[in-house]
Amino acid sequence: MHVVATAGHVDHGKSTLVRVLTGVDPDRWDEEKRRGLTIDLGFAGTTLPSGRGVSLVDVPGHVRFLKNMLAGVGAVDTCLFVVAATEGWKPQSEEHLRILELLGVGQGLVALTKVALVDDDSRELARLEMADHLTGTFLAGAEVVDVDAPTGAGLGDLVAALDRLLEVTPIAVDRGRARLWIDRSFPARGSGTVVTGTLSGGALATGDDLLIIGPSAATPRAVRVRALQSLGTGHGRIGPGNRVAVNVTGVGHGDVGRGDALVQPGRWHATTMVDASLTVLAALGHPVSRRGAHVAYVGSGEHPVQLRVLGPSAVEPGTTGLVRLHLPAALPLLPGDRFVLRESGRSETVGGGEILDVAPVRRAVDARPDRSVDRVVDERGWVDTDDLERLTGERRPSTVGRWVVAPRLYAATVERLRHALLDAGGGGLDITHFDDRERTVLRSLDGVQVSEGRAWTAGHGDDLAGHPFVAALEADPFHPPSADGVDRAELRMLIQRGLVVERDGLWFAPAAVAEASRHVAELLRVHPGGITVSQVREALATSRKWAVPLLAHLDATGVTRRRGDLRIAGPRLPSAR
Ligand SMILES: Nc1nc2c(ncn2[C@@H]2O[C@H](COP(=O)(O)OP(=O)(O)OP(=O)(O)O)[C@@H](O)[C@H]2O)c(=O)[nH]1
Ligand SMILES: [Mg+2]
Repeated sequence: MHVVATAGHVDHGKSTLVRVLTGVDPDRWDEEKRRGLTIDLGFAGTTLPSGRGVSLVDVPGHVRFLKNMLAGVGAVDTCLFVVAATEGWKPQSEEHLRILELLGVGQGLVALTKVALVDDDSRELARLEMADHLTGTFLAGAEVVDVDAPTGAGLGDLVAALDRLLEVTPIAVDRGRARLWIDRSFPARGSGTVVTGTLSGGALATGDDLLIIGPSAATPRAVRVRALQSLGTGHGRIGPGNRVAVNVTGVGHGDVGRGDALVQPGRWHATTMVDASLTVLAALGHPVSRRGAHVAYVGSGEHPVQLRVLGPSAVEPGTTGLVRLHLPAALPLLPGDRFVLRESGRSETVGGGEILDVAPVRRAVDARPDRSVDRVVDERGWVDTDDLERLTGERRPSTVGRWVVAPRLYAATVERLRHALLDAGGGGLDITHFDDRERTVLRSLDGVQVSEGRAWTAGHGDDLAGHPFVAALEADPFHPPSADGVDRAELRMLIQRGLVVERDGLWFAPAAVAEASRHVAELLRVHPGGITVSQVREALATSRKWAVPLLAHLDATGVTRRRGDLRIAGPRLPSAR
């Protein structure tokens, strides 16, 4: 299935072609029919002689409705470009062509319409003039078909040419990351809301839990797919590259609209700031700077943006520069998404470009965005693999744990930790204040063991962990034996390594301390004003001999704090079980 958008100047015959190709009048509104003018997008589909399905998005040609045209072509990559032989190349022929180019539309078919109304010389002139304008654009090599709708001339050729075009047009890629830019929303006949759009990036299925993100609301809204249709037929699942009507529950039809996106949760980064390339149209009479009321067209939406040129202060006509755009509402965007920039004051198309970074970390003066994933990793140092996929659309194997790490930073971290291990010697390295990343690196290092808040290089007394004294302490945690008979040097190592806790001449297993902390936390939950030694003694089923030093240890490590005869919560009190 393919989606093809029409394009071309007002009154040149776009809707007429859609009607004769599909049998459906894309002009849906009374006002459109009365005025013989397309105001908003129209949709129709058909099956070509080859059996190939095609959806057509019919856009208005009148300059006043350009924003509707932009909403229709944002997710489409093939066009039916229409020029009337009677009028030849006109301003919106040019503007639509530029817009399609800026949006990265890659292929199309050209229809020269109303040919029965002109003589052969005029027709030839219109053809030559058009070829001139298409030179150097993506339509330079496109087939041009002469048609006349009322007489039916050339329509068979047009259908055949469309079939040939779609045969070589790549099918939309399924990246498992569906996004539907919404162009309409209306109440569903049963209940819920219907939203329509051109689906890209992945498939949708009934029962899917999705999010609606966009300017209609400050935060994403969760919805569920109740039913799916394409070209009026219900489906359980619809792949990318289709026009889709999605019946969703969870949002009222008035609370969602054009410019919002329907996406799979967890797969998209919603952003209000992007770095992008900006190609300024050669025909623009002035450079583009931050001055001016700029409007960016992204997906199916129109968004007033704050623009800042990165590097020099302006981008000259006919050149490409880098910009940072601030959007008024978060959108689910990815590098590679295209946009068109217009100036609302002068009502002119300024240019457009490609989004390069959806979450810039560098300040505007330092930012040098490009599409490289390595740059994103370098600028962040550490990136969670899922985050990296949301930021770039690409999944990279992790460097360590769940992170992709900038190579130089990773090497430096490994070296720093190796040195620290060496310096710590046989006693091991105290890692209680290390963060998650450092611990993960330590665990990944060859010959390094990590346990009980310490890390050490294997061979440096790692046999201590199985020491009989440790086992004896663990066997009866709240009546632990004394260290009589334990080799003093070994005992010192055990304490250094954190395998034994020493307090006031008594010894405990670290597990006993942890267990005591949990009991104390539970007691303090019931008695927030404070607890006594006897309460703790009873809770641990021990005697004062061990309860007192254990509490002293908890005081010293910040689990509890002493207030007179009572213990109250300290900053490191664990949560009660
Ligand atoms: N003789 C002749 N008339 C045509 C042809 N195509 C369209 N027309 C007429 O031209 C007028 C405009 O046609 P539309 O199809 O509405 O033009 P459009 O490009 O959709 O116009 P907008 O959507 O407003 O930009 C209508 O009156 C059509 O009947 C054609 O091939 N030959
Ligand atoms: Mg029309």
